[in-house]
Amino acid sequence: MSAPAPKRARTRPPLGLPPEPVPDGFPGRVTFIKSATSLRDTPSSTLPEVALCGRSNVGKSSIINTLCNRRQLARVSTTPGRTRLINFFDVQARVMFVDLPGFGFATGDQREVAAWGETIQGYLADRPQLCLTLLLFDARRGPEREEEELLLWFRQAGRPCLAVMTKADKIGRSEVEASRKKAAAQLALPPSDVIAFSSLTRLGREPLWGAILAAARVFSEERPGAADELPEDTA
Ligand SMILES: Nc1nc2c(ncn2[C@@H]2O[C@H](COP(=O)(O)OP(=O)(O)OP(=O)(O)O)[C@@H](O)[C@H]2O)c(=O)[nH]1
Ligand SMILES: [Mg+2]
Repeated sequence: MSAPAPKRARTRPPLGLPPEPVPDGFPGRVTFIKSATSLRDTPSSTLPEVALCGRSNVGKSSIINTLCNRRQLARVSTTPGRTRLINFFDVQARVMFVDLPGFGFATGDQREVAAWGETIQGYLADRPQLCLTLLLFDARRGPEREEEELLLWFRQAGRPCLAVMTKADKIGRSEVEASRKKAAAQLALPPSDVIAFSSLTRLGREPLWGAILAAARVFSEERPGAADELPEDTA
C-alpha cells in the first residue's frame, strides 16, 4: 500500500464531540448522486462529506444501507472488491456519504495499488468539505497493517477519523467490548472513537449517526464558507 505522501496537511479538528441527537425517522430522503471514475469527476456540492474507507468486503456499502434504512441504496457485493468507483449519496441534504474504493482488490498489481493510493490521498488532500473519515475494519480480524497505514494517511491529511468495527455479529457478544477496546489501543484512538457496528443487528447505528451528525454540524458552523474553497471546475 505504498503511495505518494499527502499533498498538504491541515489542522486536525478534535473529535470527542457530544453526539448529535438523531431525529425520529432520520434520514428521510436519500439520493444516489453519482459514481465518479476519478477525482476530476466528483460532484459539485457543498454538503459536509463523510468518507467510508476500508478493505474490500469489509461492509462499506452495507453500512450506508443500514444507516439510511435502505436495502439496496449502495450495492452490496457478492464478489469482494467490486466498488472501484467513488460513490456519492446525498443524505437528506445534511451530509454526503462517499463510498471510497476498498483496498485489497488490486493485490499483486502494483500499478493498480498505486492508482488506488493516489485516488484516496488526492481525495483526502483536496476535498474542502470532507468533515469525517470512517475507517472500517472487520471485527473478526481487527485492524491490521493496512488499516494502520490508512489511518496514518488520514492523520497526515489532518482529517478526523472514527474507526468502525464491522460485522460485530460475527463475534461473540461478550467479545465485542474487549475487541473494540483492543482495536482502539492498537490504533491509538480513544475508545469512544471506535464504534462496534453490525448491519445485521443494527448495533451501533444510533451512536454512529450521532457522531456523524455532530461532525457535520461543527463543520458547517465553523466553515460556512467552505464552498468558496472549491476549485472552479467542481464548485
Ligand atoms: N454478518 C454480517 N455480514 C455483513 C455485515 N456487513 C456486510 N456484510 C456482508 O459482507 C459482504 C460484503 O459487504 P459489502 O457491504 O458489499 O462490503 P463492501 O466493503 O462495500 O465491499 P466492496 O464494495 O466490494 O469493497 C456482503 O456479503 C454483506 O452481506 C454485517 O454487519 N454482518
Ligand atoms: Mg461496496
